[in-house]
Amino acid sequence: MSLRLTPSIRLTRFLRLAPSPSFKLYLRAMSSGNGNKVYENIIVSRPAEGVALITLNRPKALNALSSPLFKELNEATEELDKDDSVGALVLTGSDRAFAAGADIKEMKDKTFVDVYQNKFLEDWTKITGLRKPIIAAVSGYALGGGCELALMCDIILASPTAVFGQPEINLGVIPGGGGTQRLIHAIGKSRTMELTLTGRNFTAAEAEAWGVVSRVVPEGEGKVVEEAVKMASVIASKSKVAVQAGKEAVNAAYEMTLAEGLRFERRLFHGLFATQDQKEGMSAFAEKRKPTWNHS
Ligand code: CO8
Repeated sequence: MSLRLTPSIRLTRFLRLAPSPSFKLYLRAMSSGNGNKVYENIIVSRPAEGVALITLNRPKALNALSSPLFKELNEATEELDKDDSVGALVLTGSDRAFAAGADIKEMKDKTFVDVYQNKFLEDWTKITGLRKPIIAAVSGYALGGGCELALMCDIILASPTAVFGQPEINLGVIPGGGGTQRLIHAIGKSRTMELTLTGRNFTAAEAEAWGVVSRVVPEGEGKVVEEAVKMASVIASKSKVAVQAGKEAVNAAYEMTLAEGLRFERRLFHGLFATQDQKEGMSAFAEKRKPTWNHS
């Protein structure tokens, strides 16, 4: 397909998305230039039509996930989810680290009463409620909460350098952001148990072979973001209402029996016949032309 790249992604290619200060300054400029809010711990940009890119931006801490970071991530994703000009989101980190886990320094002195009474982590999983698809573009470390954050996304693309893992056992705790539960769906009990109890990391190749990621992209700095933006552009070019229904149907499989899931899928399929996009899509096929979606 022909992809219409905005100046931001063209420059991304040039700079190969290195986490350099100049690139960050450029992304910040693009963010503010496009009317995107400027944040402390994340950068929001629009690399291609219909696509929003969120870059985690705590390079000194390898993008360790903190409460202020999640406050910003939740605010940005909530706004982008409502924004009609956005069809799909990409979440990434730097070449060295998608995210090296929850911020251990923030957590280390917390007590049971702190974490229990203040519902620690409760608002760290909000991206799972997004209507729009979100693709994780993972390079480098995706450990602990970083691995879990990627698993909360709808699709994961990995660079060959990606290193996944749930090392919480080495800190005297266990995964708390869904790692044990979401991994089991992807890789089964035995592997999930091994990773959770030994804390060993796994490679991009293993993640691909086990079905944790949809694919490993070719080598090259910034390549994984480029591929994720291309994929997001394809998704953003479809009917938004059909995309939302597709995401909802796939996610239903996590929580329903097969019979319930099949019924749910069928009802959503039936429901799409009430949309103009179904009429347009099928008419366009019959008339041998490209559909023009109006997302209703
Ligand atoms: N938290 C805070 N700071 C971190 C973290 C982290 N998770 N990871 C790295 N950093 C900091 C280091 O302290 C260091 O800072 P400084 O320069 O001030 O000392 C800086 O980042 C660079 O790190 P290293 O010097 O250690 O870099 P290396 O290349 O030597 O090692 C590693 C990289 C292997 C990634 C190493 O940093 C590491 O092991 N990090 C911790 C990984 C980990 O244990 N992650 C799990 C954390 S617990 C967790 O995630 C609970 C999840 C809760 C649910 C969350 C839901 C979303």
